[in-house]
Amino acid sequence: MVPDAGAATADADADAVCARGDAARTETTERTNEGRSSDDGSKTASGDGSLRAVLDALVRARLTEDATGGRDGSNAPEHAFWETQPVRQFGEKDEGEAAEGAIDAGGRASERAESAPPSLPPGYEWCSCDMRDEETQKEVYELLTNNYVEDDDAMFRFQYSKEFLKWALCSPGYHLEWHVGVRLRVTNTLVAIITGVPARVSVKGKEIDMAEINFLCVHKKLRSKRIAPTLIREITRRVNAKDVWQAAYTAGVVLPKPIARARYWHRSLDIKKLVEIGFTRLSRDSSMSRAVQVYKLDPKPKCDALRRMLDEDVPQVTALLSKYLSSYSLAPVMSEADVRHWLMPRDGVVFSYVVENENGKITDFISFYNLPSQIIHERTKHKELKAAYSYYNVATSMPLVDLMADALILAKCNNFDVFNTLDLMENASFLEQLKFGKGDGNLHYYLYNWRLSADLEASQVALVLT
Ligand code: MYA
Repeated sequence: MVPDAGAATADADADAVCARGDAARTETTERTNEGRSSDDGSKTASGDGSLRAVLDALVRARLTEDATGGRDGSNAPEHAFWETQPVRQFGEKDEGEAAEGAIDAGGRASERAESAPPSLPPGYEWCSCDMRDEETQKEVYELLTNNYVEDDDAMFRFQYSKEFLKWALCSPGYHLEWHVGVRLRVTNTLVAIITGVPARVSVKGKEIDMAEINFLCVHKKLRSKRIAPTLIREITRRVNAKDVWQAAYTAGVVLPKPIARARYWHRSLDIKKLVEIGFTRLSRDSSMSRAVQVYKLDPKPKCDALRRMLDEDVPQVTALLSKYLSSYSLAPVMSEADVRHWLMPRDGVVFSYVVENENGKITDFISFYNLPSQIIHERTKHKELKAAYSYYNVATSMPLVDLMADALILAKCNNFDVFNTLDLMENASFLEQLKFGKGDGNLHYYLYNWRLSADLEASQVALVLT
């Protein structure tokens, strides 16, 4: 993760501070980091060394036979797996509006839905992860805590809490079978997962029932063995079995083929800590005291009518949000049940506020979620970066920039160190004025089995995946 030398911020002072990129959503460099093996879960995940060696050999043997091919020949395709999937390919000719829609409209996909799970290397087995079960919750949490997304410099790793995972995975209408795990049979240890939740998504005005895919994770000791494609094939089969044929997902890596590319921006709330942990650095001509002044916020929001969202607000928030989201090319379609689940405040997970006018009408809405990152380098006393991520925001009674200025204050009051946002929707309009610095990683948006005639601008995208 290299700081963005050109970090564009509002003024010369803010310019002096370069935000380190997306705290972790940029893809890992896949360092296996043998040095951390005793505390990264590898012992439990892989059994003792000799057992691991045998299993590794089996995995390798099995996967070189994989019909989708590895990369062992010089003519191997660049994306041996993705080139076999119903996704847009690089270099594909643009066929215009007429070709928009499903890429595989039935044929191969329905065969897959009825077939058996793809075979795993000997010694491994499929499971479903029941997030209502505390023991499973803990296993998923630990797998992600030790193995999930890191920044390119291996300084930070996402630290999803158990409550967050339960929220993200047990959404209205979720299917237990879409929380796919792989276990090592001898020890029953969870070593890989991929998850999906059902969602209705509007793509250029057409509403489609999809799966939102997230939390693809393979234990560090099992990387580069083509387990990820096997997980993706299995979740596809399980999703298809529910008669769902499209999916949306995001990733830091470039795969065939993004439909949109967004960028993270970061607003320092505790500049001193951010510098201490190496998330942000001051330029040579700036001082800490100056930077503290630059990022200082008022102690409380400007808008007096701003208050925490309540259950009784759900119908109005649903209406406000639905109207707002309907103008975007890619956006969730949310029922009241969805809004209640995704946007009602949850301690330590999601924060939502409304502005109610004197007639009882809800005119504005703010939300952000709590996704800390572990600090995995050892050059600081701090253990955790407390990051708020902008979720959905709607301003109708005031300019969006004023609403978001209050969102920053609310995040600061809730003890966050940094406020992150993607440049989706109208977000680009407030970034500079509110002293956000540009991150260094892109987040790519993908649709599975759906072709668009042209890529979308980030400003046309209103789908935020946790
Ligand atoms: S994004 C978050 C991804 N997770 C992480 O970054 C956590 C840390 N990293 C890891 O755990 C591993 O490195 C992962 C790859 C698991 C990422 N999305 O097994 P391999 C392709 C899709 O040897 P590993 C999120 O969760 C890669 O291009 N594909 O590699 C959204 C190559 O294929 P090809 C990816 O490093 C997930 C193949 O995998 C990704 O051991 C959306 C190599 O496999 C990635 N992020 O494991 C998933 N990274 O040769 C797609 C690498 O063709 C969902 N690869 O280039 C699709 C929709 C499915 C449902 C459809 C329903 C209709």
